[in-house]
Formats: sequence, C-alpha cells, structure tokens
Amino acid sequence: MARNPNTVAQDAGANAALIEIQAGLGKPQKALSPKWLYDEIGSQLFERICEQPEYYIPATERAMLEEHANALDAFCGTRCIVIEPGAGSAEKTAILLGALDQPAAYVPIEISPTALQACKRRIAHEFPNLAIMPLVGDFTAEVALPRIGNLQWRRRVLFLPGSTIGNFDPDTVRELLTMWKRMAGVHGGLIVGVDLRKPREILEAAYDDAAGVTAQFNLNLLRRLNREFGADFDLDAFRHRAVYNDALGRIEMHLVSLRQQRVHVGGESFDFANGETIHTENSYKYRPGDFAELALSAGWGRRDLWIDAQSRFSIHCLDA
Ligand code: AVI
Repeated sequence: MARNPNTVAQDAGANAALIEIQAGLGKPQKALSPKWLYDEIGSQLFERICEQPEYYIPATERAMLEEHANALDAFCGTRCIVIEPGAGSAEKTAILLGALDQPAAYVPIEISPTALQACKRRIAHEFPNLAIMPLVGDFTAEVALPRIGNLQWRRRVLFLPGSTIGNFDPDTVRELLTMWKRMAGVHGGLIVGVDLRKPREILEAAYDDAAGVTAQFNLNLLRRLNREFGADFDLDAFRHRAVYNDALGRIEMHLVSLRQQRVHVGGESFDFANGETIHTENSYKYRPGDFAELALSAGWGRRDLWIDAQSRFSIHCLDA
C-alpha cells in the first residue's frame, strides 16, 4: 500500500532529529539544541519563567517600551510595517503597535501554526483596523515577505524583543543581523532587545529561580526525549544547573548527571559519569558598545540606544 507522503516526510524529519540528538549526546561535552526545550509543556513553562521575580527581562523590557513610546513612534514613522521574527505570543508587540501613530501592517513570523493563530487573534482583537499578515516559518531562515498589494507603507521595521538574540553565538547573530537587514530593505529599521552583562548572582538567580520553574523547563527536555524519541532518561537522576561563564559573557544551562549511568536514545546508548553534564542552552549577555559594534559589522547603523535605570537591559534601534 502506498504511504501517505506526509507521514513519510514526518518520519524523515523525526529520523534527522534523532540523528542530531544522538550526535549531540555523543560529543565530549554532551550538548542538545535549545530548540528541544520548546514543546507544548516547555513553551508553557517558559511563559511561567517570564512571571518569576528573578527573571527580570520581560518586566524591564516592557517598562522600557512603555517609557520610550514616543521615540518608538518617531523611529518607525507613519505607515510602517512591523515584522516580528519568532513572534510567539506577541506580548510586547502590542506595546509597540500601541505606541505607533498609524502602523500599516503587522507581519508575525512563527514556526508553530497554533502559536501564530493565537498571536493573530490577540493582535486583531487589540488592533481591529490593522492589516495582519502571518507567516509560518523558522525565524532564523530568510522568508519571502507577503505581497502587500495596494497598501500604502513607508518603512519596514523588524522587532526582536526578549533578548531572543542572546540564545545564538555572536557569529550567528552577525549572520542573522545581515539577513534581517536584507529583509528590512532600504530605509528599513530594527528594534532589538539585548540583555546586558551584570553581576553573576543576578544572572544565575534569573536562570535558576527559587520556585524551580527554570529547572522544570530544563528537565522537561529529557521528558520530551523519553516521549518522542523512546529515550529512558531517569529525570530524578539529573538536575538543572545555570552557571555564568564570565569569559564568554553567557549564562549556560546544563543538566547534571547525579550518578554514573547509562541512557538509551533510539537504540544507542550513552554513558554518563557522576557530575557529567548535557549543555542545553546559552544566553549571551552584552556590553552596550559590543552589541552596537556587532550590529555595525552586519551593516546596521545606530539610531537610539536605551538602557534601564538599573543597567539590566538594552534596546537598540538600528537603521538599515
Ligand atoms: C528565550 N530566551 C531569550 C530566554 C533567555 O533568557 O535566554 C530563554 C530562557 N532560558 C531560561 N530562561 C529563559
């Protein structure tokens, strides 16, 4: 019997994913991509992380966007198209759109069709007269923007809040910034939230909150591997660790093996020494000047730079 082509494609995708995971666990420093953190439960846990008092990023950035509403309006100008790669729940976008005098359209780009629909509903509810053109896609890939038809617009501005950019290493950030400059086009702009370097205690607490939500978020990755890839991780035999790597300016999340053990993933076995870790995420923190330089090297020019009163977070407004 002929197989459904969708099932064949899904099988091929799952196989490629398994190969990637096995390769990561076979490295001298075991590592898994942070993308595996975001299944449905992981995405819900991330929303809860954003409510934890130690995780200062969302509240700080929200307050900054509200404080700089007039400057955001001046930066975007009238009839601007706001493009948001990796829109998620578009929670901060409502603040940006609300600050703009006459936005022409909103283009959220999101890999999860369900999240994209929820984002569209949310923004349509708050801005009933705004044209919304959702795009399903991986925000790290260059996507063709939708045809705008006879809509009048003056400038495209990309919006990247939340320090999402911090989850990529600086060389990848340069490549992404270069790609986003092409997407923004001539006269385009970029508003990007970038987390700042700060004392280790603040950073490590932000990624290891007292309520244990970030720990659950990290450990959920193993639960996902058990469910989706037939792995046999014992979740009680690992614990979450967040450590600031000062030399590289990044928070690293790891899962630490609490004993010597052997784990099976998709027919392959992986040995862990007591204390050995799986590296699951990096979150880079920048000095304001260092990020501006990185953006400059990708062809962007600086217009505005805002830093909150406690020097925790920065927002860069850049011109293409
Ligand atoms: C999504 N990203 C910007 C978060 C961060 O701060 O790096 C992910 C996160 N991981 C643990 N807490 C938050």
